[in-house]
Parts: sequence; C-alpha cells; structure tokens
Amino acid sequence: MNSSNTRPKILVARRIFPEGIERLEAICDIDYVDQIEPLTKVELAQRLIGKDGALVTGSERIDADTIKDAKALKIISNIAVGFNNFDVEALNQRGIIGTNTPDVLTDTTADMGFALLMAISRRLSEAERWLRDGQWHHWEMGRMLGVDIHHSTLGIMGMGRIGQAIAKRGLAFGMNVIYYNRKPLSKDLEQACQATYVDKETLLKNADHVMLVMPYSADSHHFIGAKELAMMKSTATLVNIARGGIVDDNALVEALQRNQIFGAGLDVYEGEPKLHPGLLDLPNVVLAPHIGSATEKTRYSMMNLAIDNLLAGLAGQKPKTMINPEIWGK
Ligand code: 8YV
Repeated sequence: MNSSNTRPKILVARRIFPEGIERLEAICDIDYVDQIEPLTKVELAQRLIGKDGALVTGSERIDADTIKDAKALKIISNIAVGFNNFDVEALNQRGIIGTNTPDVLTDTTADMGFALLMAISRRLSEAERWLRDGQWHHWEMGRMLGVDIHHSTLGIMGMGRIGQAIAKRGLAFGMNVIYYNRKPLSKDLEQACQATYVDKETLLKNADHVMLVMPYSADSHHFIGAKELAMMKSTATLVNIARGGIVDDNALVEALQRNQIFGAGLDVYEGEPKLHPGLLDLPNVVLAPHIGSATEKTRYSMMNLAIDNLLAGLAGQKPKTMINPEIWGK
C-alpha cells in the first residue's frame, strides 16, 4: 500500500457513518475524531502530524499552517463538492492531492434549492408558524399571499452542475431561465437547459427568483450586497444554497427589514453555524441549517466517493475527483 508496506495512517477529522469506518479500518490505521464538533485549527494541525491521508468535511480549514508539520501527508479528501476550505496553492506547493465529491450531490442539492424557492415564495415557514401559534380562525382572501413560481423568470447565478440541474427543474415549472456565469455555457448545454446567458445586472433586474449556486472565492465574496439587492424587483426572492459570504448578510437583513425584496431562502450563512441575529426575527426568510446535500442516499454517496478518493490516493492511483489534477504525476 505505501512504500514501507505498512498500513497507511489516516485522520478522519469528523464523525462519519459506521460503514465508512469499517471500509477504512480494513486498510488503514485510523485516528478517528468521533465527534460532531470540529477540531480547532491547532488540534487539526497536530492530529495531521504523521498521517498519510485525511478525510475532512467542509468545516475543516486546510491551509499552509494546518499542513506545515504533516510531512507524510499525500492526500486530503473533502466530503463536500465545495472546496473553499482548502488552500489549493498550499496543497500544490507540497504536492498533496486534494479531492472533493462532485456529481453525487447534484440533484439532491438542486432539489433543496427548489424547496427553498417554493417555501419562501409561498411563505410556508411563516404560514406554519402562524398556524401552530393558533392564529387560524377563518379563511381570508388576502391571507399569506405569495408570489408565483410557475411561468416566472428564474435567474441562476453560477451555472455549474447544480445550476444546470436547477434550470431543468425550472423548465418543468414553465419558467423562463436566465443565468450568469463566469463563462457562458456551450451552446449544447444552453440548449439542454433552455437557458439564456445575461450579465449580472440584467439578471438581478429581470429575475423573479434569484438562485445562488456559485463557488465561494475571494471573487464571489459579497457578490450580493446592498447595491445588488437594490437592483432586484420588490417581488423577487433570493435563494442561497452555495456558501455563506457570497451574500452580505448584513445588507440582506436590512433589505428584508425594509421589504425591499419579497423574501429569502437560505441554507448557508456568513460565519455559520452562527447566524446574523437579525435573520431570526424576520418573517420573510426561510432558514435551513446547511442541509443542501442531506439525504441519506446522497450523504452515503458523498462519504463513499470521498473514501474511494482517499484509498486511491494512498495506493498511488489517481483519485476519481481530484481538485488539483495539475499536480498529478509531478
Ligand atoms: C456539505 C456542501 O454537506 O458539498 C458541499 O459543498 O456544502 C455540503 O454538501 C458540507 O460542505 C459539509 O462537508
């Protein structure tokens, strides 16, 4: 398995499903952080020392400091498609493989985007709170009026795999789909999604529903702030299933307080799991605790793909979904 023909030593930095540990135990010596709380940065760096590989989640930050003393490290496998928790440059400098879990969560996460879109448009959370509060005594013509999803304009920011899967859901609702991306899709892909490329401003001004699905990076930090929110229709909704930090939560809270847009559906937050306290008091927001990929089938698929990647890398084979393929063979 490795050069000295001993079992590779790995860190599993968070609790995973028992079946994952069983798979890994057959091959590796595991230092298992069997808990739901993430390690501190210092603890993580210490536990990586002497390890050949590591399995981490999106909440473990992997940068030059964390891997500095982990001289044996060959591969770090992320149980997430987003890898903004990795400093890829730092990995590359050390020749360490990084992997993620694309594809297996595409449709599940697209479903979640649509769930939030529907919930905020039809005021589901607000309506349920009101009902549970014992306030429902009569049918009322003007009660809980929402905004339509069908035959409206869906604006998707970030047209990767998940964005495209959302576009296809939009088509089934008779929506007009527009999108903004760093680069327009190929004509074939555009055709498959029946989506029209527009610039950021055109999307914000024309969309009835804005869906954020882009990766987080320095470029997309506060991609939606006060200026962008001011461009949106007062009847529009905003859904973020991408990453906290893409939206300036402070600006969003202020816009929602003033009913500048209709509402927001959020799965991710700046500085999560802490939330901007203003969000909790607002009726016009649906809040989920970063559960975009959380179905049993998908979370198992993510775990197993991350383990496949880790074991391949430890065995000297190219992992299926490398985030830094440019270092392979170097
Ligand atoms: C993960 C995600 O659950 O894959 C991603 O990028 O955001 C989620 O599916 C989360 O990052 C934990 O690893």
